[in-house]
Amino acid sequence: MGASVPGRASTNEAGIECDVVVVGAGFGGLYALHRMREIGLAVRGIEAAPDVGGTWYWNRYPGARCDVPSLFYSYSWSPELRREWRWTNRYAGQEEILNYARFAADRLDLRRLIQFDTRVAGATFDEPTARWVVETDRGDRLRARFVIMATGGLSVPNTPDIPGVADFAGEIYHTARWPQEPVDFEGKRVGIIGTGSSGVQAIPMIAKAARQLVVFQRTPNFSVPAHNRPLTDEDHRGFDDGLDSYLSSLEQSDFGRVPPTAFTAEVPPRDVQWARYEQLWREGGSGGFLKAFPNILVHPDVNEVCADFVRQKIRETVKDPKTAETLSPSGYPFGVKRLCVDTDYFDTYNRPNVELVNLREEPIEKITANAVDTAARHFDLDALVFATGFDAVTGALLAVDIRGREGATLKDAWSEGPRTYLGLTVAGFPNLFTITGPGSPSVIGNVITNCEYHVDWIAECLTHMRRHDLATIEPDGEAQIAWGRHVAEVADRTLFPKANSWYLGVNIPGKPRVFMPYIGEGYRTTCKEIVADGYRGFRFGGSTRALGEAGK
Ligand code: NA7
Repeated sequence: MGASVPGRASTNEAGIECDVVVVGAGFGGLYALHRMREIGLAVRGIEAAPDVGGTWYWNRYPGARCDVPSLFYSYSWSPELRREWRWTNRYAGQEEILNYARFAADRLDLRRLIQFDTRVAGATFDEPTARWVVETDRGDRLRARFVIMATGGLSVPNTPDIPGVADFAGEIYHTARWPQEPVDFEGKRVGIIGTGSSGVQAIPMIAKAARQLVVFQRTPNFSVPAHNRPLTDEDHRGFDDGLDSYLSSLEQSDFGRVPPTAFTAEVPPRDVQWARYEQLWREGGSGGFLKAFPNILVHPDVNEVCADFVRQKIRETVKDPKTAETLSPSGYPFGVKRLCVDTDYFDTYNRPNVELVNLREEPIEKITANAVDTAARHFDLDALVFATGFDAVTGALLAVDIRGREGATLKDAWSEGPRTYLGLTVAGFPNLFTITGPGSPSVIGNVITNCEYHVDWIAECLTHMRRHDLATIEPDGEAQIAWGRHVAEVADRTLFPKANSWYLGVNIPGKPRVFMPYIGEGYRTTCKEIVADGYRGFRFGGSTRALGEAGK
């Protein structure tokens, strides 16, 4: 292992030879390319888009913005990148985040390691040589010791199969595949399906541009105001001053959603809670709400007060009582579907050109050439926007035909739901790593720092393997089962499974209902302990010498 020129792959008749293939050039993939090259490995990146950025390349719909504050939604590992990049807003918009990814790729000189406009179609583990054979949609064939899937948790769009959708003759968009060129809605009648984070961000912007906007809502969502604003020098100084403690809090795994105190904390009096929520509503952002009280995502009584509070705010904001009622989430807990963070979302329904359609009362029956027909009404439309989300967490992993030992497919291995050890590795699939995979914190908290942690873990692991001349690593079946059980038990002690969310995969027909993210505290500590304990639960195989690789 280890080519003579770090980071460079070599090509021969059999295809491209390298140590590591990294699939995806979002924040996880870019950092993986950098780290693998840094530890002296020959690495090659494959990216479907023509540019870096991952989900931030594709999700360029109006209003697209990150709901994690920009100062934190950045690489934490590099003081240089931190010094040289200055975020302009409390919450960064899509364009600024994409520019940050481009800046990082250029500053770290990563582009020459990446093959763009190329999709990985399959990856097959060849047992005799202990190598992955990676094939692309352009006919490339790469042979690599390791494959790092950095394909992202929110990258495969979900377009529901509504009868007649193919007949729609007007403009049709998906928020997660928005065109490069600006879309002009002026003077048009626009329909939008979906009121998750993407819909909640896009609706106020489209409403301002369009002649008429019809919002087709199936489930009302909890949303809190962003109160986005330009960052001041003081904000930047404050962040720098607190940086050390922020970085050490990451080390202590401060990104689980449910703290250990959650199960023993008292139920605070209603007025104490209400006052706290008022303050948080004024401050804006989701982080404060989700941590307002240790048991807010665990104890139904605490949670219900917060749900009442948000419903009260909706009633105060939306003038028409029936619309306010339709927008008010009920029947599932607050914060356990991804909490939306908005700018003027509820207020948008006071505009005369915006109409809310409650699909619970009048489901969509069909789409025609120029309209959406519900069970009760007919809506003529010039444009239709799908804000219908993603086949989250597992979608992009299963979109690649991955075959491990004895030709077993990942699709079969996960037919009853994803199974991983630490959300990073899969039994029977040696030397395959899943950045922010199911069973890790993945999409909970700050995805950039979650990605960084996985990449650092892999870099340490591959260094260990090189030092000890080990050819393969894979988890033990038993360790994987125990981890899966632990992930489920942690989730089951909370209110998370009580909502039909994409965290559970229920937004995709036929997808097994399994809670995918790990929401316990101490994930990093656990991973470190496993390493310190001689990679407990993992099996290492063979020697690279036996595979004829000595001296390569
Ligand atoms: P989400 O959060 O999955 O939201 C998708 C929305 O689309 C949601 O309101 C769904 O209603 C709705 N939907 C999905 N299928 C249908 C059909 N068939 N008919 C009507 N409505 C439908 O995706 P987003 O893109 O908004 O956000 C994903 C994440 O990206 C977000 O959480 C952030 O982390 C960033 P439902 O709730 O299923 O009834």
